[in-house]
Amino acid sequence: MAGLLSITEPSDNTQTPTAFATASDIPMTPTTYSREDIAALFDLPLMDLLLRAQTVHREHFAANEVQISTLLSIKTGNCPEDCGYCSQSGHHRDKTKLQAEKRLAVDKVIAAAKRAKASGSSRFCMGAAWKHPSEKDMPYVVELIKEVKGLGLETCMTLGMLSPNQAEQLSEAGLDYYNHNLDTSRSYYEQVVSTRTYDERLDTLAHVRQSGINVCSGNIVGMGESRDDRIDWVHELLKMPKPPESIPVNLLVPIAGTPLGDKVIAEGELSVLEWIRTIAVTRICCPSSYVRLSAGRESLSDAEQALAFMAGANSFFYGDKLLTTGNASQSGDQRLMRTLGLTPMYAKPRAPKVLPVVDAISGHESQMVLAE
Ligand code: SAM
Ligand code: DTB
Ligand code: SF4
Repeated sequence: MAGLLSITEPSDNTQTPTAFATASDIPMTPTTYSREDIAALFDLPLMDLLLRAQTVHREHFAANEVQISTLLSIKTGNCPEDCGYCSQSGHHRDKTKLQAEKRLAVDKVIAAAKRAKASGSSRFCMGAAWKHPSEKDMPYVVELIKEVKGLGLETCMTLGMLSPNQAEQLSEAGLDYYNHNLDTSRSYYEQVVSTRTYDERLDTLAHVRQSGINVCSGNIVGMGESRDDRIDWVHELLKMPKPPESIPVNLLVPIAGTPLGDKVIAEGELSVLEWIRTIAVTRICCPSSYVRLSAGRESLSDAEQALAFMAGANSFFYGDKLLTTGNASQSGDQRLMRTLGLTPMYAKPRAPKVLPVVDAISGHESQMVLAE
């Protein structure tokens, strides 16, 4: 037997019959999944896969509860990286014509966070088109974390690569999640980005993990990668010391003028059902993680999104805009949640590692380091 799950046929992008008559033939709680197991899960009949994913989901999370985040771009465009899907890369700017913007003022970010909270989000995610934050950016992002946490929101940032020291500074300020995606398999990665290596991404994730910040790391489905690449990406998550607490499964938003957007526009998009399969396999293999519907929802029907929640997704981005592209509309999402009977989760921000303390008698200011 190849692993905890036995299969009789190799995995490819077709509906290969497997040894399992139903999903219930597969052990429900293996300690881990081998690459062969992951491939076997992808090969299950769709209804068996969905049933299993929803069953696993309900063993680890309250049914019908979803975590809601709002995204804001705090520094847009002209990024030195060459990610082949991204509107913000300076390498594609002549073709995408994206208008670059400087860092957003702190008061504007706070105003957006207040609006996000008022509309029902529990987490505010701030993204910057940087290779990595510079030392002069650090006080700015630390201030944003403190201000947004002060509103009672969870905070998430995605700022590119981080050194161990930068991750520690963000952790001390109380950052709840850091998003840094592997995006795809190690072998397809070279078709996607050339200016940042796969190992550099894993290093940043290790620094985030080490600092005590929750790890958010996901992928993009539909960039021309094969099912084997999607299997390898899930396998990469399981090779980490601990899977990410949050896993965004983005569906490529094909942006004209980006190399991968143009390729998909010319060659055709992947079936949405394959994205749903990826969500379901991710849910089964990482049962305690939040699996997030990220980019790509704008183009989906209510029924397709309902299947994604059935597949075990329990988190999504709310608000009419993602970073530079449109999102499913806020009014449409409110209606969808009512129709599906989904309820929002409350925020549970983590305490900052370091708290300012003022002695009531002397007025002396010091810092208190909190235990994890
Ligand atoms: N610059 C930072 C970085 O790359 O780490 C943060 C921002 S970046 C836009 C965050 C993630 O958004 C990317 O890693 C990618 O997975 C996703 N993303 C960007 N453009 C996308 C697109 N057109 N379609 C789907 N996902 C996309
Ligand atoms: C993630 O995995 N998806 C979000 C978030 N992390 C930062 C970003 C999606 C970006 C979609 C394209 C855009 O709006 O520019
Ligand atoms: Fe820059 Fe992030 Fe876009 Fe890559 S994905 S080009 S790092 S903003």
